[in-house]
Amino acid sequence: MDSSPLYLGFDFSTQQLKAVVVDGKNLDVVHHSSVQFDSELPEFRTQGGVHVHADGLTVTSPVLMWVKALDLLLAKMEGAGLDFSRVAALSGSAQQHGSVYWRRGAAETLRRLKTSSTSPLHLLLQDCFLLSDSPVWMDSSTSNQCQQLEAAVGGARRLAETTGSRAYERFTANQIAKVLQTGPPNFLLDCERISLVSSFAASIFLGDYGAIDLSDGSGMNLLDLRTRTWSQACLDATAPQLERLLGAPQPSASILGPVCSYFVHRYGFSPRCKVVTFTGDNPASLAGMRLQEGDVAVSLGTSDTLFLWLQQPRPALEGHVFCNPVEPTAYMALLCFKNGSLTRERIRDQLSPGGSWEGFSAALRATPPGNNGIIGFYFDRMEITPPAVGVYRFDADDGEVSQLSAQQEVRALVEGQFLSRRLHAERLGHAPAAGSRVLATGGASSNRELLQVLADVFDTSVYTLHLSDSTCLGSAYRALHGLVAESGVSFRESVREGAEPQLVATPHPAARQVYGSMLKRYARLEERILQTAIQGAAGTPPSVTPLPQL
Ligand code: 5FX
Repeated sequence: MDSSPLYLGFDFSTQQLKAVVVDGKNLDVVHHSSVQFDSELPEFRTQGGVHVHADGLTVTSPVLMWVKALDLLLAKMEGAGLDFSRVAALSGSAQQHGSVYWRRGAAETLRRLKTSSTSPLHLLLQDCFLLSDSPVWMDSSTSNQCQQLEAAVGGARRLAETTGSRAYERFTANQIAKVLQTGPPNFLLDCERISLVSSFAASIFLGDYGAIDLSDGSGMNLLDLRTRTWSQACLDATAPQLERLLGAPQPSASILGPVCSYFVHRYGFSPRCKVVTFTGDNPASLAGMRLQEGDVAVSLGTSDTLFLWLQQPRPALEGHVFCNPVEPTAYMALLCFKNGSLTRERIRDQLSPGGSWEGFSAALRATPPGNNGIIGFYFDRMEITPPAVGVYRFDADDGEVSQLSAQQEVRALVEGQFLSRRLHAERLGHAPAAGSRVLATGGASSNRELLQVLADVFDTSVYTLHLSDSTCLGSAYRALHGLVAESGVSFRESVREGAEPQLVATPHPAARQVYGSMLKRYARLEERILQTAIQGAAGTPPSVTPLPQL
């Protein structure tokens, strides 16, 4: 019988609850399970795990759906024969920014989980929540609260410098302010605790309120990134008594305590199994990819997402800086680009009817790095980074042109996208050093020619990492690290057995000069586009090439 310790990682994501178990001996994944909210818990009537309200802006999820999903998931895992007694530690992650409001007296109910009970969790906890539906990250109904917060702390830049992000509608401070302004009367009197979705989930395993971890706590517009404590100015601007309602944030590798008796009696967990702080899905994914200092992870999906490992925070008006989830003195940054794969597919299809990726690759092979000075911006939909829309093409003299050959257009798109990723990463403090890596993940990361351009533009070797679920895996890794972190073992050391990324592209020596100067031009042209858009909004029509039909 195998008796090596197991490490369990959960992910409470928007559409499903997932779990992964890794074997401590070699970090192999030995089990994974999931529960889909819409189809397996239809009584909650969610679509994609959420309720979109009549205003089209408010988006919430039922708290008891998450609790019931946990009952169901653990039963599935038990049914599959998982030996919970071997789990030495568990941790988890959740969608970021969402908030859970515990009713006065809920702590006592939670503590009852420390005595044996066999009732389902959702029945035991059914009266614990002041709001039956929690605001989640897809909510964008708090523009007024964002303006109020920025005004109260001295502007968007000041807020970003303190908390790592300017005010965002989905960030928890603005959600809490809205609940206070529009929620139940006596809210402050009746609310005992406010959790993030991550710390709410940890609380159930603990049978007590679990602390918010510093990394997920950075997505609230409330945490001072440098002191790693709540910012008094942000607390005061959001709600009275907020410090009491949030509790003190904890480092991401903290052990919160042992798993409570409920799980020991009902599922056979060991009473020695430790609960390590739960974090946000993006920080957990950074852990799952085992990112290191100087690395940047580029996820090439419907939208492109960048994770950066930063030693020093350099927050800006775009993107987000969080405390690093695996290195207590470092930071991470998150950048989202809405125009990713859909735009690449549109330009691919322009090459030939029904277009193929082979044709796309051939176009990259047939055109030189730097595209003879052509630079393109392809914001088919309103971009997040930077906030601009439209398609703009420039020749080597920075003159706007309306058309390119199909092959030039492929290169202009790919180079433009990667120059943008590099420019905005550097603005947040990304500074590659010897040994730095670009880790490419997501659908488009199987295209070698595309990855060669990525290596050339970033002047950094590109590796691919095909993990089926870096978030859940990151949670299991963090559980393992939590057990040894106090004795000074680094995260990297504790998970050195994990899957190694594969080297797929090294930068061409001549590319450094080409893209070094092109990056400066790209920044200037981007600024010009943004200025034109501002003037356009003020009444002067911008000279924008009409958008192609999607
Ligand atoms: C990050 O800021 C986000 O809002 C999303 O990536 C959520 O965490 C998705 F769950």
